[in-house]
Amino acid sequence: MKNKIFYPYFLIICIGLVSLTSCETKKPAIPRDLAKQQLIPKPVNVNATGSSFEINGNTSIQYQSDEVQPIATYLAEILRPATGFEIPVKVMDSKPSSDHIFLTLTDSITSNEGYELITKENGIVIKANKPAGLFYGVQTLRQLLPASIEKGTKVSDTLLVATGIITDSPSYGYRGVMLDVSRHFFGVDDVKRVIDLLSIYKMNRLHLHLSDDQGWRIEIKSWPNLTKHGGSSEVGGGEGGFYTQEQYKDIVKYAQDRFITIVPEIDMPGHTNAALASYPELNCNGKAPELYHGTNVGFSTLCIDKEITYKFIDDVFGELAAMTPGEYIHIGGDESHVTPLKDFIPFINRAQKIVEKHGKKVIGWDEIAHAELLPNTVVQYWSKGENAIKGIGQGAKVLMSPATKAYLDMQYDSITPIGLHWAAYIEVDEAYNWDLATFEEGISKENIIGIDAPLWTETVQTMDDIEYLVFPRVLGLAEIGWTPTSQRNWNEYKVRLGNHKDRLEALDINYYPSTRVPWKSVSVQNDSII
Ligand code: NAG
Repeated sequence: MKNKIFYPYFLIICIGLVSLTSCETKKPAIPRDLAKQQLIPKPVNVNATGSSFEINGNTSIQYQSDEVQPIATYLAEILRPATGFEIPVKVMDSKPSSDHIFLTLTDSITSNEGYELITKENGIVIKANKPAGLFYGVQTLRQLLPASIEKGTKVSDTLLVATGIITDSPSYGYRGVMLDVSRHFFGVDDVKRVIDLLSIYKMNRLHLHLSDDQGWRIEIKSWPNLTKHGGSSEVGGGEGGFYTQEQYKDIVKYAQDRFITIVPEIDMPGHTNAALASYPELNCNGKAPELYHGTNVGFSTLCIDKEITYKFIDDVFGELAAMTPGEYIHIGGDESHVTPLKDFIPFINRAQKIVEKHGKKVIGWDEIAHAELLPNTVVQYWSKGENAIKGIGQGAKVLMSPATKAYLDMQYDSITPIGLHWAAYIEVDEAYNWDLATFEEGISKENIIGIDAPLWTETVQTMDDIEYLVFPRVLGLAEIGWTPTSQRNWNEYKVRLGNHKDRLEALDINYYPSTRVPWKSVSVQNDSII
């Protein structure tokens, strides 16, 4: 308060002395220094220099190549409502001047998703090798600003950024969440909100579980009844829904703009009741089962012996591959309890080849390791370490989703109103306190592509429900994928997470207020005015 009162006089004296430059180095207020910022995931290297840069009415965002322009605009759209300033976005001036934020691509940063964020009193530079790195630098800058910027309304006349250098890059390349849109359907706007929230924490994959016993959620033009009939149900008997191909492409693009790749899953040969109900010829007995609204698993299977089954999956993967720019298609493969192993193995062998024919690599749940894996196939460890290890034995990489740690549909404790607990109760500390590379003997860092945290939705009906189970656990899971293990520690993390309260609230997230987290309101701007 004291400083605020004296600040105008201080300025007048400076102007009087006609030595503005030297006065400029004495900023009136300094936000908490960089090292103490509440960044999640924690950056690899933070070097604070103890002063601040002020975003003001002159500040523009400048970029040097066209591919960076959308990232500059993304940042401007965060800063404009928070400051009320114009914050123009423009090509970099030939003579750099003060007060601006520069986004530049450079070979001096080598990691694909890494970045350097350099804040001095007279400006900010974010450098990266690829646009993705710049986007993550922007997300870090966003978290250096007060939480109230997330409200989309004016925060104050000055926005201060603590000075220093942050050098950062992720430990793992695959950092994702899976959303089950089959058990309960979620529309395009809900999926976009999930994408927006994940991008803040530098997650880069959204795996969409698009088909299951309870509903088929993606339009396939050559098999229209999949959505016409198979899309019209969900757990509990609701009306379900599906994405048209246009809507799916819109989701893919929206995600791409936030450096998130959509990984679509069509689960097979089990978890296929909705498909069988839509096309009885896919069933060995040729009869269409009723649509299913319950929550059992493992009772359905495509008919492995019929040639039409392979025509079906060829058409489905063909259409899906054509509208999916990402490198992976997920073929499910879990809990095919009514498919004997002697049938399951040739089916998975053939399904992999069909996916690769359409130019994509395969991911499948860990049971697929019983089959002969193609060299690029990824095994998603959810239940059995021995399956993942079997996959590694065949040269496959592993995506880590152990249900006891990474399943977002598990309840926090016995009184959590939604969620399941067949694998474990997973409190916020338990979701954080483990490591991908040491979780299972026989699976080490070089075998692992990253982490995927599944949210199955048998008990999840609304966006509020999604948020309650996903937040705050996903922040810890994001950090597991990003921050080196040697720099992670629950006792330190829980304070950072607790100080994240204002941001979660400003983002209007219905998070679970775990009693294991020291939640605290902090105002970055006012906390440490000198
Ligand atoms: C598993 C099933 C899934 C179900 C989930 C609930 C996998 C790979 N399969 O039984 O269909 O929704 O648990 O936690 O997780």
